[in-house]
Amino acid sequence: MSHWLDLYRMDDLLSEEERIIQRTVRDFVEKEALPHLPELWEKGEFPRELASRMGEIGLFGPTLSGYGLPGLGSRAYGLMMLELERGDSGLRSFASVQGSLCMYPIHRFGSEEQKTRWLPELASGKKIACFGLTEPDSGSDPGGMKTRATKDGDDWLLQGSKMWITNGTLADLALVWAMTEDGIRGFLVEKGTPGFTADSIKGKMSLRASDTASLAFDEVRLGPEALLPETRNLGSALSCLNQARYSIAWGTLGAAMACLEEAADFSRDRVSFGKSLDENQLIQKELADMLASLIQGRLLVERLAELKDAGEVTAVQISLAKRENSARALEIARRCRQVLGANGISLEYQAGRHACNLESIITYEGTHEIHTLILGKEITGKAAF
Ligand code: TGC
Ligand code: FAD
Repeated sequence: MSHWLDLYRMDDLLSEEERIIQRTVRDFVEKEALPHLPELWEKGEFPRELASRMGEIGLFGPTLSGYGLPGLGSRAYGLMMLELERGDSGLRSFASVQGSLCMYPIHRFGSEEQKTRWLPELASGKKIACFGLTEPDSGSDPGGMKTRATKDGDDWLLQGSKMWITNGTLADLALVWAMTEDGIRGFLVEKGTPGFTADSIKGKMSLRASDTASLAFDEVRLGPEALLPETRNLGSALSCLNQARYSIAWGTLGAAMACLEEAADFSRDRVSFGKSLDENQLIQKELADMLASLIQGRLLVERLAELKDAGEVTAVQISLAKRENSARALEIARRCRQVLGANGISLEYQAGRHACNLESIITYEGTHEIHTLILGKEITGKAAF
């Protein structure tokens, strides 16, 4: 990695354990994932084998404790996400969904039986899970969901559908949020349960190396053990999003770093008008602007990690970091793509792929606008959603 990418020497702050984690994930991405990513992206695939390898390295639910989980700190988790997204947002997304959106709620809201059954297998990547909150007609406003779970004796009957669900067709387990007579609650629905189907969404122009699906539930009968007993209302679902939004705030910096390093290398080697591109002031300004933005993003998440480990982080602080770092990464990726000229639209380079991916990242886990409104509400006390 180029030394100037860490101009503020953030790596000096890392513990020995964090350094090992950083190196391990970076090696995994560079040697085992990156060589295959352009092809996977083009084919629109996320291979299951990658999940098992990511589990072996400990990338799923690493901040959770008990059930064989390591209980690592928030910076270690952030570094994992950053290194994964240097490869591709699809890798980080897979880990965010498995760890933050599925293992976290099972750990926090599940019964002892649910935790013992699912957490070790999800941590190892032997089983894959997905998180179903968004519906065809309600994304930003999940409180408007139409999926219903109604009581039938001791059982539940689940009816409805979910849309844009990461890991949806790969998943052995779907964590599904549904309206009940007691408000919104979470349910664990296993693959193969009669009436439950998952279909891959084709034709994506973004996050292609990721499985995105629609889920349908047609009179799906679930036993009482399917309910996550401690889920209470929409707040339970939204609390999971805080975990995943935190991972995005770190991860997107990785995508931006990959693009910036590539653009700097390219502009050094590319000759135009008899001199290398990076001798031009316009190109140097691009590189300087992007580095300054990247470093600001890193300082933001370093503080966020401290607050999180102290148990003091707020949802609004996480919203700001998700909003800012997704937007800065997208801007950096687009500007790098432009520095590369026509090469920037080729899968032989990374910037175009990252830029396309990052269009999803500013949209999922709360769109840029929704996070703007969350900040607006914090400032004014008025909800303008
Ligand atoms: P509102 O009345 O404001 O809140 C309902 C209850 O929830 C509480 N709450 C939160 N709790 C924890 N964390 C948060 N971030 C919370 N935000 C709100 C709130 O205090 C309240 O609790 P209570 O006890 O008073 O009932 O709800 P609202 O319906 O007005 O909506 C607020 C809004 C718009 C901010 C919320 O709906 C929202 O965040 N919308 C965006 C939806 C979203 O982000 N969906 C993401 C789906 S998952 C995904 O995209 C995965 S992508 C894959 C990957 O991560 O890689
Ligand atoms: P809408 O809510 O319809 O919004 C459309 C536009 O209107 C946006 O620009 C939005 O910002 C704007 N808007 C909406 N309301 C307001 C308002 N009040 N004021 C101003 N502007 C507003 N969901 C899951 O549950 N699980 C997943 O695993 C998952 N994975 C995803 C993977 C990918 C690749 C993508 C693209 C999405 C994924 N999502 C997932 C869904 C994602 O969370 C939603 O797309 C997102 O919350 C936005 O919802 P929407 O697409 O319905 O847009």
